[in-house]
Amino acid sequence: MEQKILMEQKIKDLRERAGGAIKSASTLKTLDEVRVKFLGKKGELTTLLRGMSQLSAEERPIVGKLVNEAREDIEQLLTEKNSSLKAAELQAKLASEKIDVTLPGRRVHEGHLHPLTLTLNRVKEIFVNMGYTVEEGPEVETDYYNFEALNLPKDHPARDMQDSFYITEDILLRTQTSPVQARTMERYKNNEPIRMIAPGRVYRRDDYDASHSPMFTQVEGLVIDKGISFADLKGTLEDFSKKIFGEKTKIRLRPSFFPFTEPSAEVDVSCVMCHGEGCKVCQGTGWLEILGAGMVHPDVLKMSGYDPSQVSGFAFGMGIERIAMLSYGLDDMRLLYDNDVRFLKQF
Ligand code: 2NL
Repeated sequence: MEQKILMEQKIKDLRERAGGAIKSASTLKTLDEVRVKFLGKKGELTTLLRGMSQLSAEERPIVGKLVNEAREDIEQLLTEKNSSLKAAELQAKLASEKIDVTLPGRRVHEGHLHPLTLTLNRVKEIFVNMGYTVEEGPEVETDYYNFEALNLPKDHPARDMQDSFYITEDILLRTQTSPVQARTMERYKNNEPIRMIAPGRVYRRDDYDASHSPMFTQVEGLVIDKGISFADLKGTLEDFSKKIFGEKTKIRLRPSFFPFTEPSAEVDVSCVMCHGEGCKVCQGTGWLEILGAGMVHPDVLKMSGYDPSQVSGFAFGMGIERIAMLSYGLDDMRLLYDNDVRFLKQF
């Protein structure tokens, strides 16, 4: 009898402690620890059941019933707590992953053409509108097309290893786009008229500073036909200059020398900043040099299969970086290569 009362006390006590522990469990992990502590194989309830052996046969089912009720109660509490913890966990997850659909969207930044490309496209457009074709050729060239075919003899300083990027003794990165003209003349032949420009990258050993780069973009032009004169050259370049820098632009030709043209000239345009008054950009002269040009040397025509007694031609060459810098008022060529978005997004 004593034993029965003691057991009933213990069951009551176990139920209360289990109930308290379940109530205060704040995570699913601690709740499971509570379940193991009270209902597990080595748990408190199992230990209690062992004590039943000391009870009389009449007492045993009564106490047994109490034990089962305690187990069912605790299981019920565990289940309830389990679902309330799970619901709280879900609630917390939902709250932390909440998306505010009313926030303004993130703008996708759209790219645009590079200022150098814009300038090159404009130059191409102007010449294409005058009936020129756009020709291309390799950037890795042979010594023959880059120099020989353009009347630059073997001892010419431009061919110096110091000034060009050589792949082998006979192959180099082109220093100008003129080899494209030579290749085009070979393709046309029979004194067929040519009106072409050759845009592209060229390479020269040079320092990299505000006004020099070992790689730059050139556009060269070539016109060959019966009776092409220096007046055609001047008129063409004047027309081009007005179209690229504005109708008020004037041009000025100064005598010069190139191995592939004779006579040759350097071409200036009236300053795009001060229109000839004299300023920092034109160093007070009112003029800016933008082009080299001349009448194609008879030997150059001959070498590529044209007859200088039948046809004549003019040619010119310009650096597109310089045209872009003057068009946009840039004082440092490196801006065109740095790819600094703060600079690029202004165009
Ligand atoms: C410059 C000067 C020039 C040429 C390029 C040329 C090409 C052939 C025949 C004759 Cl196939 N001439 N090109 C002529 C004069 C000047 O470029 O200062 N370029 C940046």
